[in-house]
Amino acid sequence: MKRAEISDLEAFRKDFPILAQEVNGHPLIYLDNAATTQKPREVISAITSYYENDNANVHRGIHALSHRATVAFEEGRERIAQFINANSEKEIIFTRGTTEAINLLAQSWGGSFLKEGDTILLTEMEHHSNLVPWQLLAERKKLNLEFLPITGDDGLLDLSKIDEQLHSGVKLFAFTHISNALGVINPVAELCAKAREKGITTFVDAAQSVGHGPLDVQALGCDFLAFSGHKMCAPTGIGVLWGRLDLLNSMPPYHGGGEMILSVDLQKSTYKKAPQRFEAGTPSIAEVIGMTAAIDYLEKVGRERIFEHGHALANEAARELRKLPGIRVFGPEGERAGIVSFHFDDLHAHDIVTFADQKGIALRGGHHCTQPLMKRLGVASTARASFYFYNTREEVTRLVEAISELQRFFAIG
Ligand code: 7TS
Repeated sequence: MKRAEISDLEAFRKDFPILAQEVNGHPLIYLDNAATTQKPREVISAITSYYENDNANVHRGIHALSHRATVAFEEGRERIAQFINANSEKEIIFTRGTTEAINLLAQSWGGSFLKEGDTILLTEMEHHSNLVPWQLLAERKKLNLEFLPITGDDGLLDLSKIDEQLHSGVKLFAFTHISNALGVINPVAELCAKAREKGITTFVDAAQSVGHGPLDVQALGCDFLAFSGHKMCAPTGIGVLWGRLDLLNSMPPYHGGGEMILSVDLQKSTYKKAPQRFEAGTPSIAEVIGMTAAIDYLEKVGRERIFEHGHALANEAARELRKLPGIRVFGPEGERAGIVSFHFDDLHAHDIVTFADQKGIALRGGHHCTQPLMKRLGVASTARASFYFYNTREEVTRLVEAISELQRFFAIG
């Protein structure tokens, strides 16, 4: 496939009203997309239009507005199923985001199917949300947590002992598709195939990948996968747990309440099948409608192009930043997603972010909810630039100029 020119996608910038502003006297350069992406006008208007015309609770009424809201909500589920190539829309469970999806999985699947002495294999690069829920479960059920290491500053998984690490005690292998701190892309299909050969269930944290390129759950061959709407042009408060339907229907409810039941007696209830079984209470209706609009929008931009663009900008930023004296740039040389983390030994990441903010550049500094990874790299924090399709080559140049000025200002290197 022909590589998209970096400039190809600049036309889409005008769809994001928030980007047309100045911060500290400079045009805003928003490079905090791994934390959350901006929302195009199409998404904002879909939400406004829903509240102006159709707002009603779903599933519970037969009046016209409730019917319209329910149709839009359930069409959203179908659209999301297509977007990740799920077998059925019944495999799409709405959650508040990736974090809630992983907690659901840990409590429901893990709570039922894991037993004392079982092992969960994770990696050293996991976001806290793919670590802490498993720690909570491990404490409760006396499970072992084991970790695939990384090789070094390039952040690649060290797969040299993968066959031994996927030993017979391992019941779940849960890992991220793309590292939010380093931009590393893990070989998901290969890892899932290895786990499957040994009968090990797999979970993929796709928070950083679903909105950033093509993704097909069947091709990846995983059992469960989670993502958040707000990292793919949709609103906050909506996310998805996808799982194979047979697995989902074998799991007990996570929350109890309205809409997830077949019948309720004072002492006991029976439950619907997936997905309703896991969706107690009024769901995030406007947010699903916003996510549907976001998917339409991302498909218009083109998912291959979105990946190529982020990859090209991040590679260029990494290449140019590496030329600066005293800098440590993390992540791989080649196949990286649109994320670049860097560090100067004598400077706290917050100083870098504050300096950049003075120039209108939004970076993130800190441990990025990956404290074990930071410890492994021997740093307290990094500064991170994360790109999306509306970022430009000119913005990369301005970022590199700002960091170069900072390096001279603090006389580093
Ligand atoms: N997994 C990964 C890989 C993430 O990057 C994040 C959020 C989450 C899970 C949690 O997603 P949530 O929507 O439930 O919060 N990552 C970041 C980040 O890198 N900076 O802020 C949030």
